[in-house]
Amino acid sequence: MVWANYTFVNVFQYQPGQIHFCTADIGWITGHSYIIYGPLSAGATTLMFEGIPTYPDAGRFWDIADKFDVDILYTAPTAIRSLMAFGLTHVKDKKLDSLKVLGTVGEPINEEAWHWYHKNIGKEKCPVVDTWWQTETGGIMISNLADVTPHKPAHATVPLPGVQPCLVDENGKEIEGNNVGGNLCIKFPWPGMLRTTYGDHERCRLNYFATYDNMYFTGDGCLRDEEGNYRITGRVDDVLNVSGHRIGTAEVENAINMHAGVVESAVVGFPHNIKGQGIYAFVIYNGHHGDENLAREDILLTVSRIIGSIAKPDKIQFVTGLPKTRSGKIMRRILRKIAEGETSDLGDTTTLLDPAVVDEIKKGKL
Ligand code: 7RM
Repeated sequence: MVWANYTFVNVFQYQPGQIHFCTADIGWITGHSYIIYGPLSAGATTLMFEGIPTYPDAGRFWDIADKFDVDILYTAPTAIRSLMAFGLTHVKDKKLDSLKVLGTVGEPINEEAWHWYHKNIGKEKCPVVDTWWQTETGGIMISNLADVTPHKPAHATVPLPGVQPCLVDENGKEIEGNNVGGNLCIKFPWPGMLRTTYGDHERCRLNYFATYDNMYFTGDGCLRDEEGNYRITGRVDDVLNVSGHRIGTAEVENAINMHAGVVESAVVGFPHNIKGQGIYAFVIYNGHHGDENLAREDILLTVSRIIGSIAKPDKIQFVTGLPKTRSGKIMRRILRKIAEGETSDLGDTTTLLDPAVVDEIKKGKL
């Protein structure tokens, strides 16, 4: 509660009387912490929306912002990207003049989505706070502070006062200096930190405190730029080994996403006789950008150019949606199973938002 309050007030620079609208599902930790605990403990007016961002049309968030004179809007890159795909039709007629601060959370935001949000929603006058944190951290850990420290597209930027992040290599050796990348750890306790996992204390110790000595391991990969800004690149367990080359699924996805017609993509590995692991890409593609077969060729070229031909997907399946949780996190476990051809038992699918998507993907499996 202390950490939720401190981070809410400081990151968003909340001023008494402001209206805070966090679009998160209440079942996601972001819903708990930044619809309820943070804002209410600070005496803020919090706005909770139960519904979907595309009903009755893709302007719903912006209508709510106008109707209730929202000052702070906090949403996820997945929502921004999906609304962005509808074009500006549902943005053009909105005022959006009450907005002072925009926020994102939940996954790395790509630069294109960042600029779209900053320009069309924030009218280039609202700082965008890119807030990196986890359920386990109890609140925001790395973020710029609205109008206090500068934002930088696709970067969570700097740790909050009191937070000591560091990057380590596979052996747990700290990587110092700037312009470097590694595994993101936190090397000193903070007020919001997890103290156990429910019913399984040992699991907590093993998962978070045993990978590297004397540090909390986040499970995320991260870059630190020339000015010391942190850029989270994604989960490090999402790493493939293709013919002995370690390739991050996030890297491949970023390269695929460079294609103008690609709305979103998810990459997983599958067993491959020769390479050990092959690369399977699920791609949401906007048909207005031409034929899918041409797009497939273009995507392969783009990946070769950006990463190298070793990272070219063996299979590209075009899909209309990806299996996601309500908070927009792609359920890679499901995609991995499908790519492996294990479609009968997909494991626990209770947090899956739209099961129809999975049926479609199964049918189209390559
Ligand atoms: C708040 C939340 C945690 C994981 C985390 C990251 C990813 C969250 C950002 C981000 C890049 C961000 N809790 N993540 N925020 N990646 N930039 N600003 O999402 O427990 O549900 O997920 O989400 O991988 O480890 S969570």
